Amino acid sequence: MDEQSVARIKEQAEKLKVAVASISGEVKILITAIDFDAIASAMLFRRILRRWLTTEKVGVYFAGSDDTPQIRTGIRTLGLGGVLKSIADERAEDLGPVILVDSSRHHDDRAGKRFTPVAAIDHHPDAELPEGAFLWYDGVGACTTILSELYRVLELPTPDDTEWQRMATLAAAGIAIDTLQFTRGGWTRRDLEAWEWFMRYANPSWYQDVMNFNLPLRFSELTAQANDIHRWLVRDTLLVVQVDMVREEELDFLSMIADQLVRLENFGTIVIWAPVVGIGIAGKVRSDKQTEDLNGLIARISSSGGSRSEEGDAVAAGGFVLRLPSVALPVVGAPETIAWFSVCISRALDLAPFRNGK
Ligand SMILES: [Mn+2]
Repeated sequence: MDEQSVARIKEQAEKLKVAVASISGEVKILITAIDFDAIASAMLFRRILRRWLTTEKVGVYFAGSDDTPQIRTGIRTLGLGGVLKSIADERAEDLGPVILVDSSRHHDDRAGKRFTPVAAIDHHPDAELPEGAFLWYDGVGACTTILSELYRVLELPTPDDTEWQRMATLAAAGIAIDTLQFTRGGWTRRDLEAWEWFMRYANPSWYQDVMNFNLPLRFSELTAQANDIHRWLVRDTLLVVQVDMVREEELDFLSMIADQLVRLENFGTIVIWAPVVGIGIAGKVRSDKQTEDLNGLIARISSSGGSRSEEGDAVAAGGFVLRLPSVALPVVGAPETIAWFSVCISRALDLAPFRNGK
């Protein structure tokens, strides 16, 4: 890091310190999209607050859903279970002042909540903060890169212990995933430097576990290239994908595929759906646009589903399940069911009728 960068970071750090000092009681770090860059940024920031400002009470909170297998693998492998707290059941106003990392918008459409940030550290350019809040924006490929530079400028310790090894593994994964392994537009040399620095301390086997999670072959093939997807439709930055029949226990894979696809360049929103044996239709929606109203989108898709069973449909953040009456349940390869839902989903998304992508 050159002298100029160090001076700039020190200056930002001073402003951050003022914002932190304005919070009484627990300092709440909030992430609004639970991915590895966000978690790593929050965990790194928590470490910084404890060691730099000796802040005792620091909590890491998340909005949204942590139901993807990759996140679960990370939480298990890296021992984050007791640390991350969901705000799903809390009212936003009860949360009080927060510090956002990896996002800088005080309204989260997905959580349907408005927060009160006193500061935000972010690499997304679409900040929307209350007046007086401190914004630390830096247009690098991952928010973790910004926090890692602060960590290094403050000369905080890199102990030879499990906790730091976990931290470094999580951070390296966060940078690699956000930059799609340094291929996605927007990554910088600084991201690569930060990644290399963390990899010196990371545990290679944990890193592998987190980066390569168990996809059955047919799903890995599916995600290899958007062109290989069985049926797909693209409009602007929206990609709608239909996967062949899946079993209920395979539903998690839809999340994983959606997570990978949304990181491909050119796609902002992914809707992926599949007929599920014995249930009906299930889908996952992912978006990398902070402004996309996912709950609204999911509601539109779900309500266009026509015949639904008595239990109705379960709408969860980022996913939907349409339970069909047994008479309409899709059977393996039933083309009429697939065609029917293709029309429904196309209407909901205001698309031309769904066609076979190939
Ligand atoms: Mn990020």
